[in-house]
Amino acid sequence: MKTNRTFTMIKPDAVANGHIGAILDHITKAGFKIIALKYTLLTTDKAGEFYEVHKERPFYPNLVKFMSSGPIVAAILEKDNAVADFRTLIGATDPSKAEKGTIRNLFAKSIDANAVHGSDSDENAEIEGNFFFSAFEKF
Ligand code: RTP
Ligand code: MG
Repeated sequence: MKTNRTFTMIKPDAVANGHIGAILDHITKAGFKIIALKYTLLTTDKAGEFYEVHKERPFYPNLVKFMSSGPIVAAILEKDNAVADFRTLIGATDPSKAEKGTIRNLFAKSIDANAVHGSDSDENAEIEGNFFFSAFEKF
């Protein structure tokens, strides 16, 4: 299945550091259209469910704790080649390895608190978008 949509979250660190506006500006200036948008807080159960694919990984407990530590912004984004282009826009998982000018290079401090999430496949973009948004919340 090939879609032109991806899913993102502005993570608790970037929200707490006041970067919501700057990150959304960066995203829209890169040509992504906002299809759905929500400011919300993940419970530990919800964060655990969202990142269930990483359940067996050593970083999973920390990841779940961090992602439920404060409010996040969730969004569905549209653009040609959305998933791959958005991964390029956000940069490497570890911000010290993220290319200059990427969102993680500009706004993230560590691999744990890395400012944004981006879907890693069209299939996961669809699943993740539906995790947060109903059909009535996508425009
Ligand atoms: P995300 O899902 O949040 O967009 O990040 P990603 O695809 O770049 O990285 P992923 O492998 O999906 O991992 C999810 C989040 O877990 C944390 N992580 N820590 N300590 C580690 O080796 C490690 N590896 C991953 C990161 O915060 C990553 O964003
Ligand atoms: Mg990932």
